[in-house]
Amino acid sequence: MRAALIGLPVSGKTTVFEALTGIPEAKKEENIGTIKVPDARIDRLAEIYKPKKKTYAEFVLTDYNIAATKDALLPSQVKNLIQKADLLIFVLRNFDSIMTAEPKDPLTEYRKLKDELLLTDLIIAEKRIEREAKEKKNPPEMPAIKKLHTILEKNEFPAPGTFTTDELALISNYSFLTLKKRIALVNDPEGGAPLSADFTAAIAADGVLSFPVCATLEKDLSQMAEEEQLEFLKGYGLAEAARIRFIRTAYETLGLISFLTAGEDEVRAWPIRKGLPAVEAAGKIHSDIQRGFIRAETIHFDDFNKYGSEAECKKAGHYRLEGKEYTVKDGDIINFRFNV
Ligand SMILES: Nc1nc2c(ncn2[C@@H]2O[C@H](COP(=O)(O)OP(=O)(O)OP(=O)(O)O)[C@@H](O)[C@H]2O)c(=O)[nH]1
Ligand SMILES: [Mg+2]
Repeated sequence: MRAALIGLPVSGKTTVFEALTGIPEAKKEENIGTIKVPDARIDRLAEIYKPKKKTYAEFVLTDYNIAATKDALLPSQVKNLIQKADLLIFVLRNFDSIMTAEPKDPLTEYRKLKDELLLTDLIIAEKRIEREAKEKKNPPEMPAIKKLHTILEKNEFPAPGTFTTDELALISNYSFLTLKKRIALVNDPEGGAPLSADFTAAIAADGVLSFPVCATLEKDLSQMAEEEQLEFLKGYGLAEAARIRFIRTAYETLGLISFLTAGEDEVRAWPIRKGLPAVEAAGKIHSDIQRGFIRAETIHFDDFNKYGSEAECKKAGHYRLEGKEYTVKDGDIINFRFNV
């Protein structure tokens, strides 16, 4: 899974990239990094199992330092690159900057980005509809394209659930930008800054979550040792850095959950799409495990944490043998039994 940062010039995209990935100096035209999803459950299991390796769930983040042109906020090069993303992170400047004469205005920035995404897709849909009017071939994707066109014309993002899985598959090769998941990162000055009621209303109406983060502060924090970070946060009366909560929220917005595996070699979180059956989750580890799937020995982390061991969970009736169709839950600790 992949998330892409988009935003106006000097909104802080690259600083956000550095803060979230921990890469100290990212200044290339195209930055690609991985985000590790912090997970206290992995830390707890590692304390118990003392594994050789501990692995967090990850997703990919991209950032493009390609200047906007006069007539395109997102130059076509950027649009091509973000086609591969599953989630678009709107970085909105909510701090005063000496690098631009423009005052901070996150609502206008949001609207500009929204307009550009809508317009890009509207043109693609329109051209396709025009071509069909001449050719009259009636391809199977036409109803979905017309449906999208109608929504975009109303200056709206298509709401989640507007398209069936089949429709999405039919139009997937158009890489429509408005069909991607969205989240807004409001880039605050240190100490924060209020947001207007108009901003909050507009973004909520679009079903977009907004999340305040101070990118420069988070970047500094990400470069400190863990203890130093905690000390620093305590000084502000905080238990956790904003970027940690943001990363978790982005992970959820991507539609991902984690199942866990635990042993002496490795304790690991595996990212899967929410709703995945056990047999397909097994395939994330290895195709052999999927093919030879017998049972998923499952204990939920919360039970494991409460009872302290597999044996105690068994006694308390919290050890389950699940079949192929079982819907894996976030935090399930699974040992797959398989036969190849
Ligand atoms: N005060 C303050 N300054 C910030 C914050 N985030 C970024 N900046 C500063 O704003 C400037 C631009 O940040 P970048 O991260 O390079 O912004 P960008 O969106 O990647 O810029 P371009 O790629 O050039 O469009 C830098 O000098 C940052 O230090 C913030 O949260 N608060
Ligand atoms: Mg940049």
